[in-house]
Amino acid sequence: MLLDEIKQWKHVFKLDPDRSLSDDALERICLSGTDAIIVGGSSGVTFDNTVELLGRIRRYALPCVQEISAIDSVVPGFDGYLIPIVLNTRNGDWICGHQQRALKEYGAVIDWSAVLAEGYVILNEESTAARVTEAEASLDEQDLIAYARMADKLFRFPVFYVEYSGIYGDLELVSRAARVLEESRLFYGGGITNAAKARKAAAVADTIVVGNAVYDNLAEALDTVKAAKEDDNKQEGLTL
Ligand code: 1GP
Repeated sequence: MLLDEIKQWKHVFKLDPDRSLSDDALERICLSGTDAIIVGGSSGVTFDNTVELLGRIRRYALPCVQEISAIDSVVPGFDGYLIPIVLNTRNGDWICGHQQRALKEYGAVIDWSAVLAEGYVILNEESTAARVTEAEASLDEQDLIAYARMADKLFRFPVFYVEYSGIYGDLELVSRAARVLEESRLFYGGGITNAAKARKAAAVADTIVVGNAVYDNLAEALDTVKAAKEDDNKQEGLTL
């Protein structure tokens, strides 16, 4: 079950099929100790570039899931599929329009144990994700808390994903929303570029997602793995 799997994730890398990565870089990412790889992106994702990246990641043993942003880029063979439902969009297509069209095509053959919905809130209005999904990104604390409750209590989404894609978010704000979650796992992504930022984000979120840093400064991106897992290591009595 993908749900059991994601409960173990403290740190994941998100790789964009539309961006290039050397074999050496990919090897270091896959052997870094991260819990999983998410494959996805907000633009330029195609069936072909997704298949190619999946094939390269499959040389390594870690779990690899696809975060689906376009129906024609869905590739069979991932360990699981994450389906974003953008809660703060102005365009209902990103809540259930694209998803309904996908189910018309594939609904009868989907292995539901490998599929999870993510209640997404996009908070960086400059990001491609916000532009593409027409997200209403300027939210205050009460707005975000209401979305957290909507994900957790109303829709009972397994994942509440706070997405700052490209910038490091207001972790104080995120932590206030985190406090109201009881069942949904909190994923945080955005601007985690080094160990210090990873440590802070990991103190607030169940799972931190590191994307851009992989392409901008791989060495520092790799340091985020250990930083995110420091608490786990402490509990197990390990010294870092
Ligand atoms: C993007 O949440 C991820 O979907 C990670 O964000 O690329 O800013 O690390 P960054």
